Amino acid sequence: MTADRETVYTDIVQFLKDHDNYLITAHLNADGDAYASCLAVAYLLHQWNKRFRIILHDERKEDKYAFLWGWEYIQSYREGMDACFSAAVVLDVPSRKRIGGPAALLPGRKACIKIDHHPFEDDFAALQLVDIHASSTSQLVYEVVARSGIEWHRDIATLLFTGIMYDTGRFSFSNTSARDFEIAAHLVPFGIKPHEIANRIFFNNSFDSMRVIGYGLANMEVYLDGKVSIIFLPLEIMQKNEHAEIEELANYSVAIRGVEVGLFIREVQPGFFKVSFRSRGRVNVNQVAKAFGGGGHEHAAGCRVQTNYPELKQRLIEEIARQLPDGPSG
Ligand SMILES: [Mn+2]
Repeated sequence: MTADRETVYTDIVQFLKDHDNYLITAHLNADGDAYASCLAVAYLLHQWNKRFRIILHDERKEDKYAFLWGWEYIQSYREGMDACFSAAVVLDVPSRKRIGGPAALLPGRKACIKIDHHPFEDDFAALQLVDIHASSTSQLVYEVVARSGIEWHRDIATLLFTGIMYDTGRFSFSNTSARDFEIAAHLVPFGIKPHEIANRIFFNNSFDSMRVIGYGLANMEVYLDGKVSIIFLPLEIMQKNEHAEIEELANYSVAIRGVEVGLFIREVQPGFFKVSFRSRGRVNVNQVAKAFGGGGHEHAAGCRVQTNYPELKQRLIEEIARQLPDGPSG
């Protein structure tokens, strides 16, 4: 641990003590790490009797996270909403663009901090804790909480554990490090039951959701000699199953022997597509997603595109073919 890093942790703790009336926000399509890291920062501020609001771009609909402390604090952004902040904590997102609507609520750069593990993009925050080797933003927030002086409690332990468990794919993705196991070993004795958290966030699907997942798998296609798989949910299926929790399809898309890149595409509105990318490791899908105005990590990324499906599919396959290294997959 470098002295520089320690200074950043200390500065962040100080920032959270120095201001009041904080905005807490994260990336579009919030996931387990985004929710958990936002709520963990909110927990800290709550301990210190600070005022805060958590405002995310999308509607809060994933009630499988409702067991987390502070879930009811999460609000979705509305244009023209009456919100003014003197400071902001921006989590799990590298650019203003990927914050979505709440980016309009950010105070000036000096009053913003960023805690993130995506490759650096925008300089919108004066104080930054960015580490692309961290498994999750929750891991970085753990380091801050550990230096905050607050007492450990099951609620905050559950938040941080959940975020790390989510972003490491239950401690199995290539981003998982010894630090994650050290942190888990510290957190679990505060009353966490890892299998219960896993059951809540990974094995907690509705019957309808599982049927949609089944549809996606049954209609999967492969291209480029089996190196690219595509799972597509057309508008009709999406509209019939508005509340289905189907994010796991992204991980299934790359869980196939020989597949280097998995795509999970859904048409969310006529002509509007959400694409999730997963890579086995030889293709940097952050770069692929960027070619379509999105972004993320080397192994997992996403974008939103306005087009029609045949054209989107063709452009995606072409872009991946360009970035696919030749030679046998290993
Ligand atoms: Mn994350």
